[in-house]
Amino acid sequence: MINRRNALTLGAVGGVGLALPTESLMDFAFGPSWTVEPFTRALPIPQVLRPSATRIDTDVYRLTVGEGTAEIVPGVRTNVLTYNGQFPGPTILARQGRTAKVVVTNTLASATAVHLHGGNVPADSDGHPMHVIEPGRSRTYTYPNIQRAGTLWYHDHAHHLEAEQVYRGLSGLYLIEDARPTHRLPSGAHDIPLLLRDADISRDGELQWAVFGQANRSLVLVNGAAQPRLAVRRRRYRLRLVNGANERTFRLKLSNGAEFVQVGSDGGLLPRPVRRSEITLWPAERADVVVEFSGAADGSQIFLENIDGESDASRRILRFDVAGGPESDGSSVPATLAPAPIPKPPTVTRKVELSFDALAGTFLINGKAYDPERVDFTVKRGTTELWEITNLDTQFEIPHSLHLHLIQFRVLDRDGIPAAEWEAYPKDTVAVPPGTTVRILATFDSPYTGIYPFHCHFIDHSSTAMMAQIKIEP
Ligand SMILES: [Cu+2]
Repeated sequence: MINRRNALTLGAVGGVGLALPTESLMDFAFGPSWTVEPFTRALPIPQVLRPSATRIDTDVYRLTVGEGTAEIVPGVRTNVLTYNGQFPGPTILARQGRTAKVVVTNTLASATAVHLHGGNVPADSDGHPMHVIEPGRSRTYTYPNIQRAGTLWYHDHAHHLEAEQVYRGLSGLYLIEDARPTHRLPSGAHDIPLLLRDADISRDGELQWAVFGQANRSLVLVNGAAQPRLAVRRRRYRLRLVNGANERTFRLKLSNGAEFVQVGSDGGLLPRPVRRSEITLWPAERADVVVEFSGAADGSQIFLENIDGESDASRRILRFDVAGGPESDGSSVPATLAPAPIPKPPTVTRKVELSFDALAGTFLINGKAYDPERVDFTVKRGTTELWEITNLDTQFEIPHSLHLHLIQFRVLDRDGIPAAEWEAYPKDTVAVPPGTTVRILATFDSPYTGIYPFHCHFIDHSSTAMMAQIKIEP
């Protein structure tokens, strides 16, 4: 097992093989991934990005996309892609009603585009796969923040590059705060983002990339670190769970059997809190939860467990160390949170079929590979549409999901079974397991028109071809 001290020794002697203990040599020969000394490292919290300028109604932020290194495994520097040198990128803390202008400069040798996932933004700020920032160039994205407060994230969306570039590090959180909070959910230091993802790291500390390489991405990272720990007091915390993995689905529970009180979904607060003992998050999905540690004993350790993890490094993904006695806690979880809009009857019904062409090795939507020149559906702004989304991949049991840019939709049912309260609204990404049909109700209530993509959010699928686009007309 490699720990920090071993790794430092390696650096001192300058040779990789010399100071490796025997079991690591075995792993070096037979296993592709690191064995991490678990829970030796404090959970990193991504820095909140300070505006470079603040005007009456606008904050200006600067992001530089570039190469960098990150300490994913304790004591080891791994080459990654970064925003502002950080892995994951810094958190942008936006406020409802204030515009955020984000000036992005690309210092990579490849193109990039930034998509604000979950954002109600103009088409030219959506990070469309063809609206890329070429190497050496900059682009300004305008995010008006005219939507409910919630947990969004930004990530690379450059055509054919996004799967690898997101995997190598190009993602970060974008939190929208209420202009006037109507609740007293835990906040500040008690509001903790947990950006989850996985990675395959070689013995020499390098990220290993292969499209559809999910099977080898055996190390789960929380905010960019493998198996970190977080010291908590005996009180309530809000945890913002974000699945930033390319392909991995997380099934989460707390090791002490405590419940999560889910207060938010993809696009913000739920109508009312829902108690859940287990939470499943598909790629790009989010769940805001409140966890109560006041009943835990001082000195106890509680694990955030990923039930489906295939190894310790992907199963026990974060440890909460309870210490410091009970803390007076002014937070509360109200009985009602944010009402969902009243659903409107749809005027258009569409079918969306997700499939895999085994001969071509390509993922398709309605039998077609993505063509950025093609408009798949023309939508009239303001209308409500019913989409029936079917995953046809029963032969290989390939999971897919569907993400719509621009709006939050309502999940009606899955194979006729009504969506659970926590999955109904507000959603921008929905799980579509093999052989199932999911029906969603989408009201195109954004003020913006133009071309927006929709796609599977298994990014390795979408970056190959599993993407299509709508044109919203006035
Ligand atoms: Cu897919």
